[in-house]
Amino acid sequence: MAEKTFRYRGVPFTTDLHTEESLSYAENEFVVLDDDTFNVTYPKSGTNWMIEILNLIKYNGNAELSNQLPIFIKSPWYELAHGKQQVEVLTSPRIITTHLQYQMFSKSFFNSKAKIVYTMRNPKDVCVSNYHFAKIVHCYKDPESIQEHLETFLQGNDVFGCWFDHVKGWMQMKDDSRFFYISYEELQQDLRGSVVRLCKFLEKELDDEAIDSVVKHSSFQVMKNNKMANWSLTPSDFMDHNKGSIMRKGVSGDWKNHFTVAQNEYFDRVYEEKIKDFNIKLFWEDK
Ligand code: PPS
Repeated sequence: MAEKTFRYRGVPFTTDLHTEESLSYAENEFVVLDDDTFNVTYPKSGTNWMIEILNLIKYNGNAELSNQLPIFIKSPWYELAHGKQQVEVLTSPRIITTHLQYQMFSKSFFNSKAKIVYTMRNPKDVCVSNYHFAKIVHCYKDPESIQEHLETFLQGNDVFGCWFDHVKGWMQMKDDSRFFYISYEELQQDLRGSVVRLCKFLEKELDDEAIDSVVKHSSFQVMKNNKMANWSLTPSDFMDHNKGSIMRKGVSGDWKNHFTVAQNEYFDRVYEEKIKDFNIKLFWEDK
């Protein structure tokens, strides 16, 4: 949870990163262009991974061109307090990132031909990843325990709100031809196949060599060692680089190393209750 929060349309945000005005601007005034692609995620679901993949695809697998700017600048979070200025200097076709819930997304999107890539991740791993992230980012409260963090997460009190609302909200678009959804776990299981599917959705024709390059340069190890991708260029007043990295483990199932049996059972109970009216099978279910 953030140190200083406020609610916008009922959803928690942090005053260190967002303002009423920036959120209202994103929702009501931002002008979406037809060739924009939105990279949409709940935090810790593979946002940076997808930024890297989408930019590499944009530049036909050319890592040098894709890495001209740090990852947090080349596809900025447009809802941030300084998001407007960051997006204004992007060259088209723009790749814009957001963690916003569906109901507060830009109204102008719906009159455009822009596209959305929505990436989801097993919420247990999302919760664990965010637990570690909160320890290195100054504007987040350092959670005392997994238990405390788990409660915050399941009650929907984390920044950007309830994971269940996020997924259910965005998945209303699942049959829209401008919407592509994928999971972190699918990216891990078959990165090349996922890149090929993404290229098709984005109507980008990349040859085999270019696809191989996208796969190579978006791998965890390459991104972790790439200063343009690993967030080491963020100022230390935002993130304590001595305490850890956003490129932490990059695996699925790390929740098993964090949750007790009782915590896992509790999570499952809440999950089943919240997801029971949702008739879409999610990738990690029954695995
Ligand atoms: S944020 O702050 O919401 O933008 O974070 P986000 O990028 O969504 O999530 C961070 C987690 O994604 C992992 N990651 C990757 N995993 C596999 N391969 C690649 N290339 C990759 N890039 C980022 C990162 O390690 C964080 O997960 P955890 O579980 O904490 O390691």
